[in-house]
Amino acid sequence: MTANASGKAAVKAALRAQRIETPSWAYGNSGTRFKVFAQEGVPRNPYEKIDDAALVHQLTGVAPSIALHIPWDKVDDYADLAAYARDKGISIGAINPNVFQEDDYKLGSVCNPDPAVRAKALDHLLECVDIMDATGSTILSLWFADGLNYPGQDSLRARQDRLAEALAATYQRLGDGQRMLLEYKLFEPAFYATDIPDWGTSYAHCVELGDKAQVLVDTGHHAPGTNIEFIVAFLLRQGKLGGFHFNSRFYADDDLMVGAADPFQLFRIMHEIVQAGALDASANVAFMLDQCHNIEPKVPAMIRSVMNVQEATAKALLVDSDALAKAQANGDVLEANAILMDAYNTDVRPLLAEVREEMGIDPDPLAAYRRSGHAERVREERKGGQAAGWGA
Ligand code: AOS
Ligand code: ZN
Ligand code: ZN
Ligand code: ZN
Repeated sequence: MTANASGKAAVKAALRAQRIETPSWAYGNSGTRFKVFAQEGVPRNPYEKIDDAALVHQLTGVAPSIALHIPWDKVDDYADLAAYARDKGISIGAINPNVFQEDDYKLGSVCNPDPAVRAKALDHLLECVDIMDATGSTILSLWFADGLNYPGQDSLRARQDRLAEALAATYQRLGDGQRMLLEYKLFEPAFYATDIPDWGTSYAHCVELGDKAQVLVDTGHHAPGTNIEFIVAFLLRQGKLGGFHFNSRFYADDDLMVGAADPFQLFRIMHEIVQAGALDASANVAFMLDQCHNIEPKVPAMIRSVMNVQEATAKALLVDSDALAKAQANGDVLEANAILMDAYNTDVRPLLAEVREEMGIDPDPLAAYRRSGHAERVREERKGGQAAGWGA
């Protein structure tokens, strides 16, 4: 899809081709540090998470891969897990190493002052590349909880050197067709300084590393009021936008359903994507969800999230790019803004229903889910579902 794609057929083709990855951890029980509310029918192992992700794909037609978190999704045979996913009609997406949940990581993982802890963290990152090889995954998705709670606790500069060293060693291990995406986050769990706090830090490390390293934008990881679409536009221009972790936030890293808190922001982000021609698979931007459904039922919440991304995308595709370019060139502020708002204010639900019918799926994925009997079935079948990883 390019900025100039016009006509309903082109818009529909772009919507049919869209790909949104769902995360394994969103199918498990999750919560806050105050309480994890266990739900009935939650997957008991990675295979059952794949079952749920496959159902989301079956009902939406645009969610053909699942991200894994290691060791939350640890299995004996990763090739077997990938084969199972293939049988279910999906594939293994990004591999997310976990270097934040063990006691050893109290003072950080790859930035830890203790070389032995750094070596352990690096080993895990490399193990995750092995898992990419075994599963056919092309993305190593890196997020580090590393940071400081108190000024003076450690050297900010030395920690950057340690980070660079671990990233370089991991980068060396990547094979052809594999890349690493480096996620940034303003704060949490560290409260004073985070070692990769913003896109600029991530970007600088990625530039130093090379073409296989790109920035991952998690929409919940910025200071309130940050213009995320600007970051997206800038990174796209540099060829350094590797992908997204989509979710919504009202305050911090809330991990609510994407498009729930601020559908207009999601539209503005997708507008930059569409204008840059980056919706097309050839642009290699990974559209991934990173959410935790703490109080809402998980599979329908995931379906709703996928639909929200589709709606924002459809609106972005409906922007009259030629008219917009003309208004911008003329310095017609009001007209340019009106063109954007016209697209945003369009009800695209009928269009998406048509697209789904043409794809041979139910025009109303949530109604189809309710009819499927899945919730009732897994409530009986699965007793004692797995926590996503927190408070387990
Ligand atoms: C953490 O805040 C990041 O968003 C990571 O992507 C994290 O690995 C993911 O949320 C699962 O814990
Ligand atoms: Zn994330
Ligand atoms: Zn996060
Ligand atoms: Zn988040």
